[in-house]
Amino acid sequence: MPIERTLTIIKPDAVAAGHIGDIIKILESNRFNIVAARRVALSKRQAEGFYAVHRGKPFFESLTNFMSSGPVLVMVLEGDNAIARLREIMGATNPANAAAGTIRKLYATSIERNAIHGSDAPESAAFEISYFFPGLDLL
Ligand code: IDP
Ligand code: MG
Repeated sequence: MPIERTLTIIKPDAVAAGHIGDIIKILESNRFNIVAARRVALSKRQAEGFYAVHRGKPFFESLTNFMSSGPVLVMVLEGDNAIARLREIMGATNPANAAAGTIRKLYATSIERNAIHGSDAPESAAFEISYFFPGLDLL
């Protein structure tokens, strides 16, 4: 399996609920290495830029309000097959559909307030890593 880098965000709901440590524990126990991390209070503009692919969708306004409602922890993770594996341990977007033991099953409270973001493909990982960590190697 290829070593990859992917971007994750511990979202405002999970930061506010005190779950940063719980989520990092799960990431580390799944053999992800944290290669960069920043705690950021996203502006509405920054949230809109990050989620530009969703502009025009019915949930865009509410999502970008939520993502700029409080601090987040943004991290670049590295590991074998990191992009797909992170998506697996995150669980489905809607926690009602998330598998047992996934981060969203454990910590999400709604389809919007779902605790964690993860890049969904190599192209989005490249865009998202550069968005928060310009100049960092993508691998
Ligand atoms: P993902 O985070 O699992 O990749 P996306 O479809 O990329 O899901 O959506 C981005 C984020 O937008 C989700 O994580 C969630 O916070 C929010 N979202 C997605 N679909 C809905 C919806 O139908 N209602 C409200 N919020 C949504
Ligand atoms: Mg997505």
